[in-house]
Amino acid sequence: MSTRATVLEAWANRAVAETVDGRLVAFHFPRRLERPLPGDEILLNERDELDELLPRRNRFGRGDNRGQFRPIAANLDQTLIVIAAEPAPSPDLLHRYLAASRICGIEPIIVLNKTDLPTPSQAPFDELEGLIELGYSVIRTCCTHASGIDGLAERLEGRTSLIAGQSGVGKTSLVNALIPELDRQTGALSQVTGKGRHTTTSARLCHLPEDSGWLVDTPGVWEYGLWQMTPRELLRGFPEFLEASDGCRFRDCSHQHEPGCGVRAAVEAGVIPDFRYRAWLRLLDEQARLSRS
Ligand SMILES: Nc1nc2c(ncn2[C@@H]2O[C@H](COP(=O)(O)OP(=O)(O)OP(=O)(O)O)[C@@H](O)[C@H]2O)c(=O)[nH]1
Ligand SMILES: [Mg+2]
Ligand SMILES: [Zn+2]
Repeated sequence: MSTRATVLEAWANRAVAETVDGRLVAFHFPRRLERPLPGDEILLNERDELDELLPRRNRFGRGDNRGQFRPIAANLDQTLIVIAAEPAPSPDLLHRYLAASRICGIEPIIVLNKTDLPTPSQAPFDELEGLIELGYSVIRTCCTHASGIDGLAERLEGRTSLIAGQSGVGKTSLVNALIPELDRQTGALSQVTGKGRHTTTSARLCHLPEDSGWLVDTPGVWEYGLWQMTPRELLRGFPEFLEASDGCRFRDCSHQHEPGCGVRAAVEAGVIPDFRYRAWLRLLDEQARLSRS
């Protein structure tokens, strides 16, 4: 007889999962099985050992310093990409997160936190209106005055969401605002892991209030990087380009120099904002550097 469980946290060769009846179980995982991720559905045997990793819908991850894909969590419905005036992101950080999310097949939602601080008149803040026009959602929150939290909570209901963003933008503050009894969950988890006080050092799946969904808090990185991929894969991160590329004269158009390019025509017509096209060019360049390193 096996028990179904959801992985909450995994590190090195250990993980903690919550069984369908609410029991927390710590287990080592054998090398023959792939490393489980927060959000993974698993089967445990009678001795509470990992028996099987059930198929995943998707994974979200980042590129490591060698450009390899490093998975962070699995089975997500959406990512919350948190940005804030402090620490201000580099111009491409948001575009990388949005692209990564789309490439992983997960809907991104932009969260502008710390709205109590003045918004700098620079990228990506001055690009948010253009992104909204392209269909991206932007939710404005402030943890200091607890504003915008209810609106965010509504978007999380019944879903599994991952909260990502630069270190210090307020991810954990948002998780705390969304989950009043987070301390209790964290305490219970620390008892099982024996890791003691818990800071955000690894991704962790938490229950939203009244079982209305799951939320993954992740440790912030300073500069989020993409992994090595083909130009074709990268293009999936810019879905607004795909439709326009139907109009390209050449099937293998690179959307850079060719005559009759549908993507560049859409940029010139203002259908695709110029800042998106330039961001895509920079990420393409970045890819060329990754493949050389
Ligand atoms: N002014 C202001 N400060 C905030 C707000 N939300 C969070 N902070 C502060 O920002 C700092 C960082 O918050 P955290 O929640 O720890 O940030 P984090 O994204 O979890 O950081 P890492 O775990 O390092 O990735 C703390 O000092 C918070 O008090 C906000 O809405 N406004
Ligand atoms: Mg944190
Ligand atoms: Zn083209």
